[in-house]
Parts: sequence; C-alpha cells; structure tokens
Amino acid sequence: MQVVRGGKRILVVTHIDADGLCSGSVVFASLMRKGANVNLRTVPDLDPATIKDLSSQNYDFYVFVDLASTLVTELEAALAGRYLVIDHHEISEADMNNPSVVNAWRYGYDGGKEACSSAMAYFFAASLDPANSDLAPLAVVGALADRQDSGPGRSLTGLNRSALEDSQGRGLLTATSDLAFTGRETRPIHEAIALTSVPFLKGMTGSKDAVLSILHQSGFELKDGGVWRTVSSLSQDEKRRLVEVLAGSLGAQEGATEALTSLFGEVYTLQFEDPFTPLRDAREFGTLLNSCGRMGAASVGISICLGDRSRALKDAMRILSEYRQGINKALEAVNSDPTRTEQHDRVIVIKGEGAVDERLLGPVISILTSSPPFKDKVVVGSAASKGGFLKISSRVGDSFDGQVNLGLIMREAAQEVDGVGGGHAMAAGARIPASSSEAFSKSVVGKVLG
Ligand SMILES: [Mn+2]
Repeated sequence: MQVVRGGKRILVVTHIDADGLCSGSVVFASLMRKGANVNLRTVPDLDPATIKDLSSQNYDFYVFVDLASTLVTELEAALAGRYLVIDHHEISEADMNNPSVVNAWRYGYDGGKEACSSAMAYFFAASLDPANSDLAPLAVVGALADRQDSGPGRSLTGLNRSALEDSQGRGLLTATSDLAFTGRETRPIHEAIALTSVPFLKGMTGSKDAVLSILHQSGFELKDGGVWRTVSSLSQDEKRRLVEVLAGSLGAQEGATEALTSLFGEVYTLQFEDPFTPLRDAREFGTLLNSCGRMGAASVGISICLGDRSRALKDAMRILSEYRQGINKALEAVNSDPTRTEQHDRVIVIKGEGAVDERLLGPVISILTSSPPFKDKVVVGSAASKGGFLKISSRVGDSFDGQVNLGLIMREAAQEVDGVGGGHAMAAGARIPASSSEAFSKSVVGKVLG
C-alpha cells in the first residue's frame, strides 16, 4: 500500500493466455481503483532477457502475474524489494517463503487444479478492498480457461470455488448442471455442438451442416414454433437422447460415448452479460480471451476484462471466429492425413508443418489430448516457425496413466539439438531448428518411455 499511496510508478506484467489476461486485469483494476500510478503490459513469455529489459525501464515497482515463479533468483538480482509475484505455477522450496512471491502452492492449494492466477489475483484485490468482489467472475473465467474444472462433474474446487461463491453471492454468476456445449444457452443446437471442441467430436466439431443433417435424420426436434431451440432448453430426457444420437453417429470411435457423457457437468453463466455474446458462458469467455492472446491482440482481451463491451467486443468476436476457423482447418488437416501422425508406444507425434499456424499449435494439441485416439498418449506436435525453426507443443493426454515431466523432457531434448524448451509437467513446448526434427522426436519418444 505504501507503493500505491506514494504515487510510485507501478508496472503490472502478465501472461497473454486467458488466465493471464484475467489476472493481470484484476490486479491492474484493483490498483487503479486505489489511485495508483499503474500501467499494464502483456508478454508471451518471461525470460531473463525480458526481466533485464523491464528492470531497465523507469518503474519503481513491478507486479508479475501468472508468470515468473521459476525466475525468482533473476528477479531478486534485478529488482530486490521492488517486485511482487502473484502466480500458481510450481515453485521451488527455496523460493516458497520469499515474501515477494504470492504463490498458490505456498498457501496449501494445488496450483494446477485448485487455484489459477486469476483466483490468486482476485483474492489479492479483495484484500485491498472488499468492494472488488465485482471482479470475482474473472477468476472463474481464468480457472475454466486454465482447465482447472477438474472437480467432480467438471466443477471448480479450492480457491477457484471460493471465487465462484463470491461471484454467486453478488448475483453476478450462476452455476448449474447442464450439457457443457459451447453456446448451450444462445445457439441453435446444431451450432452449439459444432462450436464445441473439448472434447473434439470428429465429423461434428466445426461442421454445423453435418450436425444439422445428423439431427434431422434422427428426427430430433430442433425448433419450437419456428424458433431454434437451445441445448439448455431441452428436458433431461431430451438431453440424454441427444447424447445417444451423437454417440450413435460417432459410432465405433473409441471413447466417443465417454467423451460425450463427460459433457454433463457444471456450467457457469455470467448474469449481466448479453445472452448473445460469447461472454455469457464463462468457458466461452475464456476461449474468447485465449483467441485474443494467441492472435496477437492481448490488449483487446484486456479491454474486455476491464469492461469494454463495444469496440473491443466487436474486435474480439471477429478474432474468435478467425481463431476457430484456423483451429478447425488445422484439426481437419491432422485428422484427414494419416501421414501427419506418427504412432509410438505411448507417444503420438504430429507433423503440422504447412497445415497448422504456429500461433494455434498449442490449442490444437490441447484439443486433441481430450479426444480419442490421443487422450491416453503424450502428444507432441510441430509447426513451421520463422527462420528455419519449428515450434513444438506437447501435452499429456487427459487419461494418460504414466508419469512424465514434459517440461524437463522438452528442455533436455531441445538442448540436444541446439534449441530451447521447457514448461510444465503436463504441458510444455520448444523451439528447435527444423533440420533436427527427426532427432528431436526420437529423443522425446525415448525420454517418455524412460
Ligand atoms: Mn495460469
């Protein structure tokens, strides 16, 4: 608070994914409201060079959000006593008790499941001023976007749940049980199904005409008095029938029925958002923010978090639609061309060169890991990047039953071919010379098998 009252120049630095945009906005808004002299900046990644660059700029104090937990040594060297980290990524024992680091793990929460950065940021804001509870829905959006809805029936737990309860307490958000199709409240049923990519429904995701014809053939009532019905307006029986029809059409695809059944769960509706925007459903809100961050328009996402519902929302909806089209095209290319996938014992390698935009590689690999035949494997994908490099993105499938630390594997395998890599145990990435592609995959496969 001394920093805030003294008129010191503060810079909030946050990550460009949805959790980063939400948490950065929450911290920024709460400091603004206290009259602080504060700026907000987004970065795709934090590394020692970026820290050096930031520390040379003319700020008195820095708040790092949704990043920096692995760079505490560097922060101490560059900014001792002039920084704060608000984060949920894993942190070393040594840094755990550093008073400048406010990390979920330090407070007994599993930062991978129970506390996203947005929830951490929200409770930071609430401790500055209880009136900041209007920011609580952003914590829910961030948690869902980071896929922390891993409680029973896709529910939120831990600190994320506390933020959810604050949102409900203010009447800003409701949690109900439903089929969690994207746009379940707002779109015609076939469109909602086609918009849903987690899980990825082969032949349906991205193809609303195909879904429409499947539903027509099954005699499903899609309209009520000439008006399109929505998924949420269906009775429980109809919802079950809908899942049966879809499962029938997915046919023998391994795990298809489980994938659909997993769609039943807790859904979160932002009560004060226009029902016909992607902001109404908290999961879709997160997708919108992710699309802004990925497509190089993080500032548009920030504007939305801070309340802009005019120009920024229009821009974001255009970006979201480009993002969805890009992802659908990429998934289509991967799924329709068997030469792009290489099956190993516990690993699937996907060659996305020429078909997957490097900005969309992460979301594409993520979507695949929730669907058969990828979900019980480690998935490693590549896309062409500038200057003769490949971008690599890897994820542990949702039902993979082994132990791997992809962050470590990516780092070591990239180093072997003069690239750089790293990340989390369950999700990590790298950048390697394109000419080392074969050696790199071989090394990764070997390391996963142990
Ligand atoms: Mn996060």
